Amino acid sequence: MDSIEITYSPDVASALAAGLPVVALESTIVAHGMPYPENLVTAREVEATVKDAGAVPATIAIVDGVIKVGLTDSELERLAAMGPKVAKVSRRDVAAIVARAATGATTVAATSLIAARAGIAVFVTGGIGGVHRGGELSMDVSADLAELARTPVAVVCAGAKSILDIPRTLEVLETAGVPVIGYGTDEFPAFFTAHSGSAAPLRMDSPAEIARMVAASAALGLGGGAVIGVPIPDNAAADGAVIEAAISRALADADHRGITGRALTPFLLERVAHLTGGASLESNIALVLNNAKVGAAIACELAALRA
Ligand code: PSU
Ligand code: MN
Repeated sequence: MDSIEITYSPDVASALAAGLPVVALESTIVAHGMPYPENLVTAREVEATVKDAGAVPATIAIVDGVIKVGLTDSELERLAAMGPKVAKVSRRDVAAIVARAATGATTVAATSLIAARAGIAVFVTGGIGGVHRGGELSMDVSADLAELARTPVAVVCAGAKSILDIPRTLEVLETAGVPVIGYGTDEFPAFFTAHSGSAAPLRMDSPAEIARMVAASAALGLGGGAVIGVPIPDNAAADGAVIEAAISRALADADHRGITGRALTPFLLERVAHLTGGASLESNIALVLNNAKVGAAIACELAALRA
């Protein structure tokens, strides 16, 4: 078989060749993480935010079997409109989707591994996967965590949702040797709120400091990634009690309907959005845009260090 190549958009190809800052973006958040058309509007706004902050956005997906780094607007629109009908692609699925010439939205795990191959060190998303509640028995632990252990990409997110078991998620990341940073905070953020009740293992207060850590990790050949937990802006934070009630209900619904495996995270996200009457969706959009600013700033600092 011929070698399989990554296809770059012209913008991303020229930025990478010139050593300009590039930020990877995932597509599962578009297809499975938000409803249409808010997903499309948000995806475009995230790209615009990255550009405004001086970096080049590279949304990653697999389109008709081709691994794409940087999507055209019509490709983005197609993924957004297809929504959950698009395959959700984690590391285990990448080769099968390519072999079948199928279309897939990449998770944090699959986006990270493709970004690393493309030479992109910074990746912005909403929230990472982790250890599900009850994971000590179900062993439902997102492949995102294993990917962070092995792939050198800094994932800028708003922490992990409390649909997950946050303390156990942090334990697994510690075991895997993944640095977890609270950006301007001592507490690991919990997506909809800035407060998880778990301490951030490391705290950093500037994009430059984070860029130096990323560069040091690369220079040392450590190989793994990092989690940069950016707290949701105050004015966008959801009412913690309302979110917790919705999450408990969503978890009970998932249990009742026997939903497991790859379907569980999208089901919980959709239920929580539905049960909070869209308030969680608004928070979700605001935090992703904020993460895009921080991620672009880190990518700019990193490009300056490497220049
Ligand atoms: N958490 C969110 N929004 C998301 C996801 C997680 O708040 O969109 C998506 C990401 O793509 C993440 C994936 O990588 O779900 C994790 O799925 P799983 O738990 O099946 O590994
Ligand atoms: Mn899982």
